[in-house]
This record gives sequence, C-alpha cells and structure tokens, in this order.
Amino acid sequence: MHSWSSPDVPSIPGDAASLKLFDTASGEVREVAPGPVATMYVCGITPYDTTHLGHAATYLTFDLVYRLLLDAGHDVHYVQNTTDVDDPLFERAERDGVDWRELGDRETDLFRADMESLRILPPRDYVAATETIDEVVEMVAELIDRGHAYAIDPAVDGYPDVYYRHRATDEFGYESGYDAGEMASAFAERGGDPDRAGKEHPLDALLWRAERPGEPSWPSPWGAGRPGWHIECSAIARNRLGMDFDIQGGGSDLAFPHHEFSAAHAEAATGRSPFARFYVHAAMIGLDGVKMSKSLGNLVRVKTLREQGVDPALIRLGLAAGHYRTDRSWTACLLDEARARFDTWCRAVSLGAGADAATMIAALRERLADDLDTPAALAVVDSWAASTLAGDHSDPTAGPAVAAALDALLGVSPTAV
Ligand code: 5CA
Ligand code: ZN
Repeated sequence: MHSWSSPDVPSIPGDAASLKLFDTASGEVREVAPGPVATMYVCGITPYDTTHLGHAATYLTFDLVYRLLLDAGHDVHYVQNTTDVDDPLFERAERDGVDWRELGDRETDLFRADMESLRILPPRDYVAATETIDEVVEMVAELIDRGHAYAIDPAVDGYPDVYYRHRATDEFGYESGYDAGEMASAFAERGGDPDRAGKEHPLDALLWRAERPGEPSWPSPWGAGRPGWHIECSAIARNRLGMDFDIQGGGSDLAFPHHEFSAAHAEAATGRSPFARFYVHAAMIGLDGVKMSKSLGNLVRVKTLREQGVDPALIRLGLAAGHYRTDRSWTACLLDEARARFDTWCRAVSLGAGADAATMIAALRERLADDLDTPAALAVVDSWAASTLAGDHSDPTAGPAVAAALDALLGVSPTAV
C-alpha cells in the first residue's frame, strides 16, 4: 500500500544527544542506541472514524522519535500497518451502508492526508492487513508446528477457530508487566474473548477466525477465515524488521493484550527473543477527562480543525505541550496557547539575528532526547524567543539556524511574520 509523502527534514549542525526512551517492559528510561539502521514498528489505525487527536498524538510521538534518530545520523526503517479487516470496521460499514473495503480505503486516504498536513514522517512500509494474509497463514503454521496453537473443536462451538496457547513462552507477561488479574480485565476490555467455549484457557488469543456467514475470508490449511488481530502486527513487523528490532510503538491502550501477544507470537514462532528491544507507549488523549475513542464517539478530528483553518503546526504544538507519557485532555485552550507561542517564535525568528542559536539547539536536543521531554523542549525555545525579542542579537544568523532546528526536530516551520 502506498505511504504518504514526506516533508523535507533539514540537517542541522552540531551533535545530536543520545536518545533515551521509557521502555514499558523494563520499566526504565534507557538509551536506545540503535545500529546504523534504526528499526521501528508502530501500530497503525483501524480505518474508520479517523484521524482524531488521540491518533495524532500517538503518531506525533513516533514522528519525534524518528526525527531524533535522523538527527543522530541513523537511517530509519519505519513500518506501520492498517487493520483493514476487523469487526468494528464491518459494524461501521454495515451501519453506513457501505462496503467495508470502500470504508477502509476512504478512511485510510483521509488518514494519509491528515498525516501529511501534520508533517508526520511516513513509514517506509505502509502495510494493510489484507495484503499480508499469506504471511499470517505462514506464521500460524509455524505456531501449530511448534505445538503453540490449537483449533477449537467445531462440535463444541460451531467454528474451528485457531488459538494461541498464551503460556507458550516462559516470558509471557514481560512486555506489559501485568499480573494475572490485570491481564484478565484488560483482555476482556480490549478485544479478547475470555468466555469463548472450547478454549483451553480464557487468555488464549485468536490467531485465525474461521469464516462466518457474510464475513470476508481467505483460504488456509485450516479452512477459510481471516487473521486474528495480534498475529497481524507480529507477522508484518517480524517479516520486515526481523526479531530484536529497536522500537515497537503505539498507544498505551495497546500494552496488553495487543503488544504482549504480538511479541509472544513471534517469539514462540521463531524460538528467539525478544521481539523488540523497546516497547514505547504514548499516553491517552481524552476529551473532558474521558479517553477519546471511536467507540464512544467523543472525537475531535484533525480534519475538522483543518477545515476551521487551524494551522496544523498548532496541533503539533498543542499536543507537544504535554508529555507523551501523561494522559491528558484536549482543550481549545491548548490551541490558543500554541498560537500565542508560535506567533512569538515566528516574530523572533523573523528578526534574523538573535540570542545564541547553538546553545539553544543543544538544549533543545538534550530535552527531546531525554524521553521526549517536549514541555521542557518548548520552554527552551520560548526562552530563546524571549531573549531575542528583548534585544539579545548577539548571534547574527540565529533566526535561520533556529528555524531549521525547529523544522528538523519539532516538525514546525516558523515563517516570517
Ligand atoms: N489498528 C490497531 C492497532 S494494530 C488500533 O489500535 N487502531 S486504532 O485506530 O484504534 O488506534 C490507532 C493508534 O492510535 C493506536 O496506536 C492506538 O493506541 C492510538 N490511540 C487510539 N486512541 C487514542 C487516544 N485517545 N489517545 C492516544 N492514542 C490513541
Ligand atoms: Zn498493532
């Protein structure tokens, strides 16, 4: 599937700071230290009701990671999926009287346009679940061969769905760190089916769903059907990035069961671990304190703000005003604050000369590389702009140097005002 077009990322002088990120599995902020090619997989959208500001915040988080990796001289192999075959998509398509494929294509197009407007760097491989059925079939076969998966007896519950034995790997649970009680409730809340008859254990996860009347299906050695959710990301990531890739990313709502099982499936299928070196999760964006979600419908959409004439740079700055690991609500006030801040930055940059750029850029890199401390990073720019506007013009080329750094590292491009 085609990705979206990339904004230019200027290279900037000086040394990058070494990137540190919080890894959910170890519970620590650690140095990422990738090889020459940094590898990152971020879970993509289920294409209906997109793109809300929660999605935007999550993809902005990994866009900033990408920019820091580029700044540090890495090539970046970034992979993202779309879950373009799944129950919520069928339900929405049925409600709206459209074909689920048409809905998926339309929403994916809208997502691409929103990402472009937000200047989010595109994945190198943008992969739809429906493009990788053969990869899923191959991986389910590996799991069955190794004794890590079983089919439900159709005499018990009608359909011979294939399930993954959740205890197949000794390390199961390492990614989220959840205890048994937390796993049971998160599994039930986030797409699991603990009560499905015929399963060996409530936590066993669906790998292959046998065809139901009216649902799309593809052939497999276990009969026609379609992929479960976790195996999709597991196969797409492993087959493009290998095991032990650098960063598995997504929103914090994916820490369990989705990322736990994506990792476990690949580890059980290959006998190698870990799936990823870092599991990085962006916190939830809410509206009035309630998580923004398609199922609740409490959405603020990027498209709506764009139609209202809001500069997408302000959406980036509004979201980045909070730390990516802090759950927070979107408010109109954030846009007003972002507008005031960006106007100030633009006025300062347009003076040409200004306060010392090299010191400011070093501090900006330092704050961002420290587990994406965007609130502190924005404050660094604020204080440079304040000094510049107060008359510190000691650096004759500060304006263009700062503009390039803001473009490269924060993805916003202040223009002359
Ligand atoms: N297709 C799956 C991942 S394989 C999925 O979760 N799709 S989604 O459309 O529901 O979400 C897309 C991405 O946005 C995921 O990384 C999810 O964790 C993140 N996300 C969803 N809601 C929010 C929110 N309110 N705040 C922040 N991130 C969110
Ligand atoms: Zn995923």
